[in-house]
Amino acid sequence: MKAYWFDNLPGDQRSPHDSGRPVPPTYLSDLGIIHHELPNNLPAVDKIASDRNYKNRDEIEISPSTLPGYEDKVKNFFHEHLHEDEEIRYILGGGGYFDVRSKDDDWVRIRLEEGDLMIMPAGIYHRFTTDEQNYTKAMRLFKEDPKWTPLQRGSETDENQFRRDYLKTRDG
Ligand code: KMT
Ligand code: NI
Repeated sequence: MKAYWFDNLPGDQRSPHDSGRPVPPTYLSDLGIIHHELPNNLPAVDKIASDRNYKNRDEIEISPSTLPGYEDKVKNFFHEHLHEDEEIRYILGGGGYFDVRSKDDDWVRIRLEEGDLMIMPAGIYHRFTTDEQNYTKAMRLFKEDPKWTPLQRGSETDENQFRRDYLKTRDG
């Protein structure tokens, strides 16, 4: 895992866009983000899932040969959105980038690779992209019935109760 400020330069979403300015782990935890390094450790993932009462999971292999409509889906994952539930992702292969909004609404880019497990709080604005290898295999875990539905950012999501609760927790 590696976190840094997104450079905001034009170019393919899948290139690193590394500004060279790192984001420290404490800043990520201030945003409510939890990260664990769990290479080849499904039992540890199972424990986190049962401790947090996660009942649902699936696996997704995001690549041109395994995901029909790959280019469109990758563009869609990159639309800024939130979820009304925590989003847990455990990377099983390849790598990818999650961009999350900072307190000042800038992008923090988080690079995840095999063995990384990340928990994003409900209500945080984020987006996802594969990297230049075009391959991410990930386990997606959700609490209840899957609430995968991404709610794209707009005036409605700004008023969303899960968004409001997140900001209350983040900003006190
Ligand atoms: C999301 O919510 O952005 C995703 O689930 C992306 C695919 S999982 C690596
Ligand atoms: Ni999401």
